[in-house]
Amino acid sequence: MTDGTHTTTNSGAPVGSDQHSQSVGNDGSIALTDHYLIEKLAQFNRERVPERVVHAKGGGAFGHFRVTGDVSRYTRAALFQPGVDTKLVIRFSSVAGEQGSPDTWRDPRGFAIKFYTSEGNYDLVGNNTPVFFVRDTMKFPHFIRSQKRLGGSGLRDNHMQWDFWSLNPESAHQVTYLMGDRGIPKTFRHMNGYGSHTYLWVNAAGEKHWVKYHFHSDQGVESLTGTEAERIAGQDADHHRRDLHDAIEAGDFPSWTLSVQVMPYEDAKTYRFNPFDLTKVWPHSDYPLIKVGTMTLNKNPDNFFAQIEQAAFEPSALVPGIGFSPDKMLLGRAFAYSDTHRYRIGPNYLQLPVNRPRVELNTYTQDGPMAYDHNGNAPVYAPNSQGRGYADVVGEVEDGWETDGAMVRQAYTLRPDDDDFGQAGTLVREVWTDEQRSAFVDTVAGHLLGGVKSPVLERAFDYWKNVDADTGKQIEEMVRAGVGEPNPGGDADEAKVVNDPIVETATNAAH
Ligand code: HDE
Repeated sequence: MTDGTHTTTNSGAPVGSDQHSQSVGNDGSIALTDHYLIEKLAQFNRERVPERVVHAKGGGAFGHFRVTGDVSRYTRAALFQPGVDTKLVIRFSSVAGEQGSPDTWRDPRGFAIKFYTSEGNYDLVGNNTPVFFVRDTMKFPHFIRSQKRLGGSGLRDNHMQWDFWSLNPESAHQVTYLMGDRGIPKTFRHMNGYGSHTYLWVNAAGEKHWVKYHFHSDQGVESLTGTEAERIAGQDADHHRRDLHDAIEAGDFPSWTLSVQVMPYEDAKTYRFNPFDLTKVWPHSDYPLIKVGTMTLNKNPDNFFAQIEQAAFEPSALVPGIGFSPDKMLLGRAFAYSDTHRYRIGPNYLQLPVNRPRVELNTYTQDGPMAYDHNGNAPVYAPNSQGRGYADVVGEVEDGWETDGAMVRQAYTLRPDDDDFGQAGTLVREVWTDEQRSAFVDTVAGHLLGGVKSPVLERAFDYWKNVDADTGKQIEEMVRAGVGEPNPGGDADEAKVVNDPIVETATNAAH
């Protein structure tokens, strides 16, 4: 490194010019021996890593999480013990759009946190909705492709989206959410975050509980209507990224209150619906919120690529006292994320500063592309007789659960209240106001008018009638009459900002 007054090559030698390549005479051919020019062009060609296959567009920041409550009777995880303060990085994102896509397209938003805990990284990779579109990992790539682009034209296509949704009625709860008021957050700061899945917590005595995480925005929940979102998409595609950056830069640090719903381990066996089904919320009346602490974001990245683009979140990064649950989505995610990081960033992605655990490691992983960490001359195998520690626990897995049965390909066993449409219907009928319901009808009708054809259209009408007979009929009538604005991108409602911080609590309380 120099004093900054002149450029060096990547290997440190001073370079001749950033303006002129070497040439044979003023007007002659440029020279292959101009190493600096070649280095510059070659490095430039390699500046990008593949964008995330989903959640490509986003923004992020650093901050910390401070425990203000006491949930030590539910988990022994160090980061959730009273008074503990843990540094973290967070990345917010949209899902279907590519790197340059507008931040304000109607879409769920990612809410991915990496806690640098004293027991290693804990990654909670959630969304701004408490539910999801499908309940089996096997469906995920199909679902995502249906939301992205047609193979031939490379265009996004409402018909394809509704084809998938209407053939997969389990999507109803999430699609209702998406087409409702909360479909387009005003900013990243004005949305809630959810772990969405059910996780297992284990306390110091080995007792187990099932939990769901809720991060409630202390800024309040505010949303954009489709019309307003479209206007912003044209004016500033980076609206959400910019808002987060500017707020933190101005010292207006956003924060969220984390609460958990806790279900006694045994309850899950007999609860009236499958508590591991990701298309369902747990009613707050059955499992009320218990406050855990506050997350505050107070530092912008110094370098977006190094700290946000290369940030690698993975639900498999768990710490003692926290485990998975038998949710077929969560278990698929346990594989998918580290796999995508090895491809997208490289097998040693955890050695990068943003991903590196803030604890001393003793891993037998070694070498590979861009390897930097090493263990010197320590034994490279375990067990060994030279004193290098290794793991050797046998017996029941602390964060596991008991299960039984033949290997099958089957949906979850149905329980009395397991259905696809019930919770979506409650959201429409019991939680929303008349105004919210009618905006929802406009949004769905506009979406359907944007190129959805028979027989998918009729299936979509049935889908909505199954959610709620009345609103389903209204949607059908609007579309058949051609009322509303056809919109291949999604919306046809009036410009207004919705400010409704209590919808989520009400949603759940209503069940
Ligand atoms: Fe993801 N998801 N996902 N997802 N997801 C990715 O990982 C995947 C799911 C979520 O800011 C990918 O690093 C599968 C649910 C967020 O970097 C990929 C399944 C929830 C982010 C992947 C799901 C999420 C991702 C793409 C079905 C909310 C962005 C790039 C079982 C609870 C994280 C990457 C960031 C990213 C796979 C479903 C949230 C491909 C297989 C449900 C917030 O690995």
